[in-house]
Amino acid sequence: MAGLNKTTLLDWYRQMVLIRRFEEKCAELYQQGKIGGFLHLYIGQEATGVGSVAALRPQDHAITAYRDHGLALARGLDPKAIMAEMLGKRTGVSGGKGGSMHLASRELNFWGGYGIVGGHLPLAAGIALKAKYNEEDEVVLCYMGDGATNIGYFHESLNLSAVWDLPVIWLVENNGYGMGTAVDRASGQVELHKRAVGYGMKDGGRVDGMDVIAVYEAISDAARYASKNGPVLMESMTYRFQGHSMGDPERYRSKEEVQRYAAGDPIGKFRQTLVEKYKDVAGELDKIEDAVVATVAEAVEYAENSPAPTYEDLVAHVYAD
Ligand SMILES: Cc1ncc(C[n+]2csc(CCOP(=O)(O)OP(=O)(O)O)c2C)c(N)n1
Ligand SMILES: [Mg+2]
Repeated sequence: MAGLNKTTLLDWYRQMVLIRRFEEKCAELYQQGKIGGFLHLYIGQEATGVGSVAALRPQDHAITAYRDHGLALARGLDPKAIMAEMLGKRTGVSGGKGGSMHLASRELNFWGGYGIVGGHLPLAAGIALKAKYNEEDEVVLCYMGDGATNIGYFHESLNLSAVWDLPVIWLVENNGYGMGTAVDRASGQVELHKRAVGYGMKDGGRVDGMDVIAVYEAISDAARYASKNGPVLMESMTYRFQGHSMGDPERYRSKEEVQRYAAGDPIGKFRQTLVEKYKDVAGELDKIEDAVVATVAEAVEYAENSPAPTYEDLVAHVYAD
């Protein structure tokens, strides 16, 4: 924990609780029909998101798939504008035209939010190529699910990133399943980080994705390596507590399995760590939790009171007559 002070750790706690409360509210709004389309929750994966984003500098880049709310919040996108995007409002981070799966911010180098499994991997390589070509000191952190490691984009992107020594961290968020398919039903090599060998790149190993500090340290090391030497493939072992998306009957796993992982809830675990490290911190943590609830309520109010996109908005950014 060298170099990590109390203010930083409490802020990580705040971010993790914010992701959890924000998404619980999203689930409610989805059930009320206020959020449309698909909704993929990050609940259970908060330590991976917060610990990894904390290892990035402002000039670094993050890009992910559709399970993007937690990473957007951790990267510092405004919860109000994210909630407005969820509700398809004009004030949303993508003007209300993207929704849950397409959160992005150019200012914060958070490049989305993509619905095609693996489709953002070539984009990550492209961003890293830009940095390398321009001799800019920037690292790209590309998140993907375990399921994305068996699609062609994975091969193409990892291979070229190694050929060109691009500054990318390929981070597999291994939550055990791609929709209803367990990793061992889809991958011959179930230790996904080991595929690094096949591409001649550094194997960054596995990290406990339920431990925010461990994730921070592992990604910090990988970022230092990538910025000097080229790509790293690594794996964060995590678990999603909710279904793949809203309405998933979850026939592919048992309740006991979910309960077993829930017992190691990353937020509960981190709270315990903080309480052991700083006596009398419990009151501060409770205050943080109350403040987060207020932030989420404000975000919902802002989103609900925001206007819908207009016809002009709808036809803007369309490259056709
Ligand atoms: C090219 C493509 N094929 C199939 C799908 C349908 N699909 C959506 S999510 C998903 C599973 C991906 O699982 P994983 O990469 O492990 O991510 P997780 O949902 O666990 O975060 C699939 C197959 C898709 N969106 N894109
Ligand atoms: Mg998965």
